[in-house]
Amino acid sequence: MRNNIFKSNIHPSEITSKTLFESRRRWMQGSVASLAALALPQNIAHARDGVQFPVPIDRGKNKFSSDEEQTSYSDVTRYNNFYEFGMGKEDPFEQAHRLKTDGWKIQVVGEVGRPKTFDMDDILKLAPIEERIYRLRCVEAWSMVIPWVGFPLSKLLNEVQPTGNARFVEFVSLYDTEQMPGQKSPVLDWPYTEGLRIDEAMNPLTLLTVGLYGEILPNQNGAPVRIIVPWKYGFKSAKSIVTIRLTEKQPNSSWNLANPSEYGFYSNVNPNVSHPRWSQRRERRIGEFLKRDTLMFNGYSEWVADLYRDLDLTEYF
Ligand SMILES: Nc1nc2c(c(=O)[nH]1)N[C@H]1C(S)=C(S)[C@@H](COP(=O)(O)O)O[C@H]1N2
Ligand SMILES: [Mo]
Repeated sequence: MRNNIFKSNIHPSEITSKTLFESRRRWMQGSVASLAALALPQNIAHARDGVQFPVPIDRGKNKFSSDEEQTSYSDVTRYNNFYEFGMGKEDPFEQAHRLKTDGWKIQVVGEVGRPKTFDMDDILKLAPIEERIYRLRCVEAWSMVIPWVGFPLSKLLNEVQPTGNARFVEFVSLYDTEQMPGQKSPVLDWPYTEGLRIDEAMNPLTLLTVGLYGEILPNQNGAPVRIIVPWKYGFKSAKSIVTIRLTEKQPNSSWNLANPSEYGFYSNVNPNVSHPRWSQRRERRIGEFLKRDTLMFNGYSEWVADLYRDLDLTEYF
């Protein structure tokens, strides 16, 4: 049942939505936790072209993974930010079935020795696919814990051989106003773009992500391939990317262009630097009632604090 949803191109809500999502929710939330484990597919199926490329997922212990309680599948896939499909939290769940992911390609260009266009099959073959349970902290002061499926972005970047001038990496999401009705509204400068410093992009925490909860990535979460940068606010994690460009100059990012005083280039999760309109000290974990303290670098200091040794994080927020 679970896989069939993604094999067909039918939007989950068009099937028996309520029952399906309620039963899924019960599986995930644990009363039948062991049954759920049995029901989880062992392979992630890339079924977007009507062909299936099963890929084994390494569910081994991962030092980067959080052991906190995971946010329910239903919340992870119904409460989203994906402005290409509207600004409401449930808009992506309702609208993202419009996205056609067949034959998807990512071109990797710019300051590289070997520019290359990867199709999904090339990408899935680049490195062992791992499950990583990461906290995602939105700038709006809510957070989730999500079992992502992917591999370190560094594996792809090494493949194209960055030149000595490659200091930054830019990510560009799909631009197609027919598939993405939200792009008809000028809330952001489309296409959605984001950027990282090259050392941030090469950090082993930065994930090229193709799935979640052991399944192929749902459209509303950025299918078929997105970036996840767990120590930064969620908006740095660009969805449905088609271009990765290595550059010498710091690239633009859509949110930074839209409002530079609210969204900086770095956007590291930092409880000590407030957003101009609200504090970043605390956050609401989706599914929980009481707020919790926000952790420096979203709890990933051990692996990333060194990247910012020489930076004043109040100025470079
Ligand atoms: N292309 C694109 N990527 C995007 C966004 C977006 O609107 N468009 N929203 C960002 C924001 S603000 C957040 S919090 C995360 C949300 O990821 P999720 O919906 O998978 O939880 O995606 C980020 N990536
Ligand atoms: Mo966000």
